Amino acid sequence: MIRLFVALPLPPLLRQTLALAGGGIPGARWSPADNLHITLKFIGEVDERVADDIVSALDGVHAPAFEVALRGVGLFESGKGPRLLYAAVVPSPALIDLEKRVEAALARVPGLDIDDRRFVPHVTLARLKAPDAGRLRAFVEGNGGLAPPPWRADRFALYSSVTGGEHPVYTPEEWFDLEE
Ligand code: 2AM
Repeated sequence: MIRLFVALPLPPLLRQTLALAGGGIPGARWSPADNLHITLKFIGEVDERVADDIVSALDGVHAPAFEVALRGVGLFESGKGPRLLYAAVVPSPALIDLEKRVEAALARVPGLDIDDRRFVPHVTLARLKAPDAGRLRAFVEGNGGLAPPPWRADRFALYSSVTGGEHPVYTPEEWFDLEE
């Protein structure tokens, strides 16, 4: 079995910058730079043979390259308080369209049961467990104006995810080009 998701990579320099912003909030586990990405679709655990079908399906996704921009930070809350700190992604029509195309491609793969949660494009900066409320608020307020230079998304990837360590390890298994 292999745990998979489909995502857009972030440019290396931006990843370094975002990872360096971390620290100083007790109860926040920061994502290492290598882990920063924009999930298009979480797939979960699948059999290796299904993974081959997923690659074929994603090969059939044709969409244009487009500009991506991050804008500010936010929190995902659960009943027990904030659980995730993220950099928000500007939800451009091209990004929404790509997510829809990926979703439609995966829907045609037999044996896949993809969650159909509403797409809230984001970059997970930190996972939170009883975070220091004051420090967290200061970080969110202090980074409301986060607006790094936009970049051109010209490919996406099928990533594997190995969990269990301090941080998950994400590896691009296959790349899929967007059209220029
Ligand atoms: P998150 O960072 O917002 O938690 C790999 O696990 C990627 O898939 C993460 O970016 C994670 O988003 C996303 N993902 C979406 N749904 C998931 C789920 N049910 N379980 C684990 N990861 C999920």
